[in-house]
Amino acid sequence: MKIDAIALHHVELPLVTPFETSFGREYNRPCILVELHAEGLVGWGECVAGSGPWYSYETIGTAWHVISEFLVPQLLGQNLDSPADLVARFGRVRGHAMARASVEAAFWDILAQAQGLSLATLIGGEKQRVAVGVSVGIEPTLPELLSRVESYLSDGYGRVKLKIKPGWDVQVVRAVRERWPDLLLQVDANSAYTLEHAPIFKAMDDLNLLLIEQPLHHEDFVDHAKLQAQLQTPICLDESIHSPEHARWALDVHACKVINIKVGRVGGLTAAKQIHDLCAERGIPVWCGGMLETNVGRAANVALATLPNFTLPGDISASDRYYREDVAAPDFVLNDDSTLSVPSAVGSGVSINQSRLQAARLRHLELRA
Ligand code: NPG
Repeated sequence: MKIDAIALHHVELPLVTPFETSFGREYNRPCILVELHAEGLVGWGECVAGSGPWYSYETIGTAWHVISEFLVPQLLGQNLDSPADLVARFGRVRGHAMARASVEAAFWDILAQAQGLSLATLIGGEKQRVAVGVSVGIEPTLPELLSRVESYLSDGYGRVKLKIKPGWDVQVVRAVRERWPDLLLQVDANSAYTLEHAPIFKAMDDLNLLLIEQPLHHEDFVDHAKLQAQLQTPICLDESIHSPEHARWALDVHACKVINIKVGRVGGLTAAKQIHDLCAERGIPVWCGGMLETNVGRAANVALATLPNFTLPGDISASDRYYREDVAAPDFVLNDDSTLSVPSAVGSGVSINQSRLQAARLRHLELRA
């Protein structure tokens, strides 16, 4: 397929409710939407880099720079047969996984359309519905957290992830566990602790958690392995895994028993599938993480989660948990069994709403062959 043009759209949408993690509170979420034109078709991908280098070193600014200056020039006017071709063209670029993933996502969307398949079918997915949960941010007080959880449970979410940080951990998690003894519950520290905090995690070991996500340093495997050896609860790595190689290294040193796969963090759907396959071979469950995506990114996440070893519910909540007016449609709606339905339409399954895109857009750039 000959790549004719690529456009970048920097958009920002207000979140339905502010979202607080151990590195701060977000009221609005920016993203870059990548629009790729080839042979009369248009594919879309979402770059999940944030406004600042908090979760990752990548930001909207670095991603815009890397996509426009280094990735797009590798593709314009070129003939690409497969995602492997595209991945090979990006082979010289170190890091910048979120930038690479967004361009690759737009190409997968086009490829699915060209082959008359849904994205889920194209990647080898097997499910019509994917199990999902909801990620609950840090709240000003415990009563406010409990009422937030209650409201998500009444929406129908069957799995809850609580954000934790020093001072907002064991007591909070215990309170939620006591109120809902059978709830599928997990926690996410976003690297807010060190090995010296091991007693905090040991204190959570009897709270029947599905997993403890990224408790320690965002690049660490060694200390996570030491902590995992002291715990029954599985440690799940998120920030530390940037590629299939990282996944193998982490598993080889027993740094975790579960991996969170985010397409952006690992550099694209091809790498995400490779990590999925590696984990399946090693008997390690995976689940799909979320980055407060618009429906463009959510469609790719839902497709990814149809692969068979995605056996834990993903952070892929329904569209109404994030934005009042998404830039793409249709919205994803929560089913009674805490699942989202997998689009059967050709391509990613969502289309851009041009007027909403323009209303939410801060800048854009068109690059042609
Ligand atoms: O439902 O998309 C979602 C949010 C899931 O908690 C979530 N994401 O650390 O995994 C994370 C966190 C996050 C969101 C991190 C935005 C960075 C930015």
